[in-house]
Amino acid sequence: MKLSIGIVGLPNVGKSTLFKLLTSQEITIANYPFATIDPNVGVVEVPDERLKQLADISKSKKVIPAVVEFYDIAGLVKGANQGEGLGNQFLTHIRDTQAIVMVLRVFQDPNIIHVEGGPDPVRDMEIVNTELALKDLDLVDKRIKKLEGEARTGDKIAKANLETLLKVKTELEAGRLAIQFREEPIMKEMQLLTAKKQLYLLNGSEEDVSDALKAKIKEMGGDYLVLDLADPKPEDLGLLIRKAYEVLDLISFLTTGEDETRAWTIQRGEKAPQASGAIHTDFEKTFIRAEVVAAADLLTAGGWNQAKQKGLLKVEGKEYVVKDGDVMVIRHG
Ligand SMILES: Nc1nc2c(ncn2[C@@H]2O[C@H](COP(=O)(O)OP(=O)(O)OP(=O)(O)O)[C@@H](O)[C@H]2O)c(=O)[nH]1
Ligand SMILES: [Mg+2]
Repeated sequence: MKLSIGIVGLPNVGKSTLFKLLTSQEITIANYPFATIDPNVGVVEVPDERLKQLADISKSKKVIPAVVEFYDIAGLVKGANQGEGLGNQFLTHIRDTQAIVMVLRVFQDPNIIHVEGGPDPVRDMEIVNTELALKDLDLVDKRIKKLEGEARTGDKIAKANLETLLKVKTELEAGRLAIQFREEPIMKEMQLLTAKKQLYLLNGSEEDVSDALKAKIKEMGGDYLVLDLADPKPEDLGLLIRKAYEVLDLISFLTTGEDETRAWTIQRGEKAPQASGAIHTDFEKTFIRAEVVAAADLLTAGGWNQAKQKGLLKVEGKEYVVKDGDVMVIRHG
């Protein structure tokens, strides 16, 4: 599974600054709104110290980290749904992503233009979430019309989907998000922006983050991270990606051998066969068993055979729930 994340926010708040920090790509960053028009897309390696260490003991030829794909798009303004600013068509570029990072400006710097006159992150997040909701409402309304027709012919699935979407519509119209419906079948298909998990990146310093803002983020069901993008620390990239994993409930398991040492991203709670599907879709069906050792144990033991002698290696079956940092050898038919 490749994790992909869309970066949203008002214009001129630091979205491209964040993207550049993550990907080191040379892109336009400028002190005027709508510096970004076409989306920037970049892939970032998920930092994981264990990979290098495992590669050393396995004498691997290659190290392949997990990756996260980021989409840096244009800024949204109030009324984007009516065509204000650059409109909202560009939001289709992040339909396929699994999560949203919303950059909110908390830094004060009067030299940096703010499209609403000055920083007010609570107001800004409402503007952006409203525009996301209005974009979704377009899709939801169209789908409701279609489903109403199908439901009249007695189609049970259409009826159930219609019920879900009517609830979603009510939520969106009330200024709330659709995250609570994200597991519904129709929602997976529609990929609503407001059904994606949200991580708020508060651009600035901790003392500029008000309790009201924290409360608002909590109310919307999101999580947050404070980073000063103008003065980033080396560990910030890792922090952001780790937080994204946490918000999305993702973990990595590892494989290691002479060919390669590699990280694989899976959903927390996946059992060994499902997890093996990350390596090759067939493995989910043909899975027999897995030999499993925690990366830390394998590293302390100093090698696969040593780990086996110490009894640190376990043979696990189809019901085994994979843990973060498990090193696995998968046996399949
Ligand atoms: N003082 C200060 N300036 C910042 C910070 N982050 C970004 N900036 C500046 O704000 C301006 C806008 O940054 P961008 O990253 O281009 O903003 P954007 O959100 O991509 O803007 P659009 O593409 O126009 O939507 C640039 O001049 C940045 O250098 C920050 O944390 N502090
Ligand atoms: Mg930009």
